[in-house]
Amino acid sequence: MFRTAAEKLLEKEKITMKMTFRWYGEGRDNITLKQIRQIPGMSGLMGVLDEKAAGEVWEEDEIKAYVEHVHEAGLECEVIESVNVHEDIKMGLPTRDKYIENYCTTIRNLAKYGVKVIVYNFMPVFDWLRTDLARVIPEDGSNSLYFDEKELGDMTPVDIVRKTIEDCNGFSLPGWEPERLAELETTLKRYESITPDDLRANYKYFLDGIIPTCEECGVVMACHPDDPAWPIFGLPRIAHSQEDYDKIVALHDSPCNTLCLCTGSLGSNPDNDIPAIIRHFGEMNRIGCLHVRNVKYLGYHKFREAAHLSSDGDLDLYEIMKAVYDTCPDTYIRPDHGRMIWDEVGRPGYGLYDRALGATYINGLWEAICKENKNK
Ligand code: DNO
Repeated sequence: MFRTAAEKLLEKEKITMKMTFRWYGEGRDNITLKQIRQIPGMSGLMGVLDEKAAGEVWEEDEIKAYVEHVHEAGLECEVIESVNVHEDIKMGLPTRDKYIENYCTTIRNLAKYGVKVIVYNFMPVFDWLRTDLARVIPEDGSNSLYFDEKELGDMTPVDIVRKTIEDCNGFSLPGWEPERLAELETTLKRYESITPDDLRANYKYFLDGIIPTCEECGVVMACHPDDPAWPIFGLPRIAHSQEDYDKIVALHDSPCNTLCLCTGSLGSNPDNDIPAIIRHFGEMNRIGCLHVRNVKYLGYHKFREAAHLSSDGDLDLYEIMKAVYDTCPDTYIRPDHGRMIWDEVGRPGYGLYDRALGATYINGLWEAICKENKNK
């Protein structure tokens, strides 16, 4: 299953990326599998067992029920997201071994049901962070996730957690699971003495503990970047640039130690050249999957999430897809967050309409790039 970038290029005629969609499960998502299946070109999900707390084993029967249900709807389930890493692992506490063992059990259980890629992150405390979950876009009256560091200036971490949970329309949000955030104050205190190098050492310990299991069962781990792509609240963050990821892939050298290239997370920092980063890690065979979306820069450490179309934001989606085609054409992609449009009410960032438009646009770029290359 592991091929070099050169081998992939040779096979390019035959292989193609798979378009997927994030779905939270029956009763937890207002979007149905039938709706997802009807989006043109949708191959499957980047699924999640949303109810699982970090550190808990994802049991076989739970995975079986989820995956079979997805299959019945005519969709694949080869990518699973947010198998969250317990804070004790990130903080390097003695209890980490137990949680690493649980993680290995989850990897084995997921592999049994056909899962090939697991998306996770190694961000302390927060997963992604925004200061507004529904900022109106003045040009068209839609709204989207928004960040302005100045607005954060007056807020404590506890304030932002409270606000985020209040603003999410009653839906759970990835990375904002209440049980993870319950001990926020204590955890934040502990992180005061953890440097980025300490965090990297703890990360290496984690990878050394799980990657052999991944190799055994053919599962690829894909690390999601820090979002936004810079340190916040003084917490150590070690995954927001090409340089950071060079260090991460070197922590445990294996085709199973890859990144989830999230264009919008890395792209929140204009210093990150996204097509170049894709080419760099694609050539190395270290991209497990991609989240593709656009961002609009509004100032220093200030941005909003834009429609996927290149001209709506500051990322060049055509160059991004060309880099994917050239270096990792057999990957999985999902249209990442969308705006809320057409009066849809749903989980911020995870509505149906704008993500479906995003998928269609990305598929259009892909078709054009494939045809353009065949004619060369
Ligand atoms: C945000 C998502 C992330 C991602 C996790 C993976 O919207 O892309 O929450 O799923 O970082 O652990």
